[in-house]
Amino acid sequence: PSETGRVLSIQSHTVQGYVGNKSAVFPLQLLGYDVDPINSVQFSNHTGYPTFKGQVLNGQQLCELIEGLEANDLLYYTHLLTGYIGSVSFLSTVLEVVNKLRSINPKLRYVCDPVMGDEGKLYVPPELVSVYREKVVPVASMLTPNQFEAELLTNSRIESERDGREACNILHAAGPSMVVITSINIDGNLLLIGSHQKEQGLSPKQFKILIPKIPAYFTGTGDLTTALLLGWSNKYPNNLDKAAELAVSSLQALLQRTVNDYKSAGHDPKSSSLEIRLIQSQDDIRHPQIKFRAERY
Ligand code: ATP
Ligand code: PLP
Ligand code: PXL
Repeated sequence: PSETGRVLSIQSHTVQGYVGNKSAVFPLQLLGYDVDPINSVQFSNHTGYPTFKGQVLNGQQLCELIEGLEANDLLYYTHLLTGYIGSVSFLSTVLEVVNKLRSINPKLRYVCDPVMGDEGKLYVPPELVSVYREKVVPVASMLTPNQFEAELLTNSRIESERDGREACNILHAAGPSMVVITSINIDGNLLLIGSHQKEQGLSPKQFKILIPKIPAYFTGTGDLTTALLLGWSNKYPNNLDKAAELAVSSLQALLQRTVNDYKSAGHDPKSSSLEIRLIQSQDDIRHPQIKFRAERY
């Protein structure tokens, strides 16, 4: 594997539990990256709990942090990583950050998880959808939507593998050379579809990984998935399928551990959203055993 990099990660912080930066920073550090987190919110816990309290960073405050870094010549990054973003003004500022970082490092890769919703439900303001579609997708290097998000971004329905691959093609034409649809629900199982288009105009290399669905609901797994895909795809830049095998294998080992721990403690893993066992899974992150194989199309 080749060198690592410096990642600016703009995501949520939760005091307790693992979503956003709490779910992305530690694994990237374990894979050898320098990670500089900007916390887009600081909440007591994730929003799936009965209640939460905390603060939200606005676009102006994000600008100030970037200005401080710039004033000290500290804005050289190899990667920008973003996840859940709650407002148009914050997302617009992120777009300015992309431009700024690329003016300093033209090779900066922007890894974007276009978090908008899941299973047909939006959990961001609807105005964000067109901003992602028209402004963010064109500047992203790697995009990691789920099924619903890929549908929103391509104005299409995804009901089959074929539809998933076609959505990747549409997204490539709009910008990103790497697209990973992190989960498509098909026959009670999950399918990850990956697509790497080396140059505009060339047909992309596509693959799938079949993931048996664990009967439990997790939070923070999407954020962890994108972080692992950034980490491994940078080490294997011409091998997105291998990067995805490593990412999925780490993640599934972690999810199994999470379910087992909850069961040993006498909890029913189906009764509520589970906090992932991130720290306990550090060996699975550093040295994943590949148990989930990519199938090339
Ligand atoms: P985002 O909303 O952040 O774009 P997402 O909705 O795809 O992403 P998740 O649904 O959390 O995020 O899925 C991310 C990955 O987590 C999937 O690729 C899958 O490997 C794994 N995963 C999540 N839930 C399960 C589950 N119940 N069983 C097995 N794997 C799961
Ligand atoms: N539920 C809510 C309210 C969210 O805001 C988010 C992501 O931002 C999620 C669920 C999804 O979390 P995940 O990263 O596990 O897909
Ligand atoms: O995992 C996505 C996420 C990000 N940020 C906050 C959240 C969640 C999921 O619940 O609550 C604040």
